[in-house]
Amino acid sequence: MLNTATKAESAADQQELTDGFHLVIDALKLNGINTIYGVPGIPVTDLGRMAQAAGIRVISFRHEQNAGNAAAIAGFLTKKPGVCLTVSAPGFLNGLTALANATTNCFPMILISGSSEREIVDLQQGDYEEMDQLAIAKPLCKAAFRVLHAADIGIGLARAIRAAVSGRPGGVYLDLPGKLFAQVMNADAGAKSLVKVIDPAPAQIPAPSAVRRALDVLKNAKRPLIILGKGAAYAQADDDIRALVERSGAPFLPMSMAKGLLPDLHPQCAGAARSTVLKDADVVMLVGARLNWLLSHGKGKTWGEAPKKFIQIDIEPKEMDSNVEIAAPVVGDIGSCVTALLEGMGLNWPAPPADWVNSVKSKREENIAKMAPRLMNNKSPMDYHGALGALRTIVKERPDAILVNEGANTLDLARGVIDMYKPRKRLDVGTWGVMGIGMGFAIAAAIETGKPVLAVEGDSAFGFSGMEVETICRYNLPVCVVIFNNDGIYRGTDVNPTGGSDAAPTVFVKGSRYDKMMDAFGGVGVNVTTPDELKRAVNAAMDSGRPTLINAVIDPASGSESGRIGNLNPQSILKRK
Ligand SMILES: Cc1ncc(C[n+]2csc(CCOP(=O)(O)OP(=O)(O)O)c2C)c(N)n1
Ligand SMILES: [Mg+2]
Repeated sequence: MLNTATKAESAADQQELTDGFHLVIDALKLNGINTIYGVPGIPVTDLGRMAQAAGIRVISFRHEQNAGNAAAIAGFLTKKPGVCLTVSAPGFLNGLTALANATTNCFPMILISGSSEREIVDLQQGDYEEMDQLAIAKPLCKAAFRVLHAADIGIGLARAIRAAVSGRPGGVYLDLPGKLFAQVMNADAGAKSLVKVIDPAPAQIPAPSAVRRALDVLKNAKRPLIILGKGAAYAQADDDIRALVERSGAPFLPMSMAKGLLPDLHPQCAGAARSTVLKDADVVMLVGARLNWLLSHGKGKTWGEAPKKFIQIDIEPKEMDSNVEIAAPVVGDIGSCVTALLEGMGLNWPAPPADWVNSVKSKREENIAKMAPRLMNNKSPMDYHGALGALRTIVKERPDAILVNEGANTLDLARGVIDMYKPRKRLDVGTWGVMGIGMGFAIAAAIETGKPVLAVEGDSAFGFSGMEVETICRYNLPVCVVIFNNDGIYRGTDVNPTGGSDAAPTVFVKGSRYDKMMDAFGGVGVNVTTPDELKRAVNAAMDSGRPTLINAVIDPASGSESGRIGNLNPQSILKRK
């Protein structure tokens, strides 16, 4: 059944043959995977060409990490695994950061990498791009598979799809050695070997007793709080989640990528009263949110003195008690859990005590009022608040646009200032706080949704994926990149303490003009120095849909160390002046 490439050539005109290339493509198509993000090269160049010829959209990047990030966020947005295709060793490694990041963030993706000849790799005889990729990928993703026989391609891809999207989603590695692509087999047998994955992410229904326990805890709360995580956004159970929050009457706090699940201007939103609700709540219901560092592990100063009970809704049983005791674990997929909770609540669920709801509301209004004048300043050079005030208005007027956001101050302040109105419209650095997701996320968001994308990027953050502006221009995507250019990382004001000519480690070339990068590729580049100019330039970009890069000049002194998480920096008590 399995032949070598040489035999394949002599048999090529006997129409009844298929080969590894075609089987991979047919298997992807059979499972509704219509887009591949990747970088070509040996041994996957022809696979990309043939996939394009077969009607798959093949988006070629300048670096695999960006292609991987694109695949990962495509997975988050669609609940289908995003596919990233790379060459062996270095291309694979470049994609691996994105795969690990996808796994950490529970985004379903499949990294498909070509690999070198097994016989040579395993004897370490120095093959072209030699590396035992499967072994390296394994600890960094949810599952890893290798296919050696063309007849197993269908099963291999089916396993990868199922592993990526079932249960808690994550990254999967699929190793395809170069030889596999040229292997031929009978076309009928090949077609029969393909697997269409039925119900790839089966519903996981929570136990009725767990639902009752959770509702008991919630009902007895004096100061309930609901925290929505990106798992809730991923679930695409938007109407039921909204109904759950509204029926409970409890204040809710959206984690960064859950913003917009209910609008940030919803009367129950406690986003602007975060520290108050975390400290004072007595019952906290986590919906697709984990008690990791982003929630201070559910304990310590952030959570105050008041004793708390946690209800946690998550598909992963091991998540329960990961940091603190969970009084009411509800294990199942978010959609099924929320449906069951709604049924259990009935239509006469008692409202939480009015003094709690009102105190959260007044704290929130107080904080919003405090921030308002800062957002209206028209200083030049801009500070973060002035620039973000302009962007906030734009997002309000264009709630369908997708906001991609990374940086330190640029991230933390944008998260607080820019209100979101619809689910899955805010895509950012996620659980790791990783820099480099910007252009990959922006490209996939535009490709997968067809909606305009606004990428708000720190000048450092942008640098990690900046070359992909060529990709944005090449595919003529409706992406507007705004670079908050403060001459560096956190602030552009550090100096070299030795007086030497090297710049300080956090400082970049002063007065850089990132907008000129866009000119090089035929996009629109604009330099702006005031919030009014910024607003005009972004609106023009969003109206035209043309690839645009706006260099927004920010006062180098206006940021703070590490944005809002400066407390995580270790401190030297011996620090010399
Ligand atoms: C992959 C990776 N490398 C390094 C970092 C450390 N880091 C955190 S934020 C940041 C850049 C912050 O500068 P910028 O994007 O310009 O935002 P600003 O605070 O200046 O607005 C860096 C390098 C990281 N989070 N991820
Ligand atoms: Mg910066």
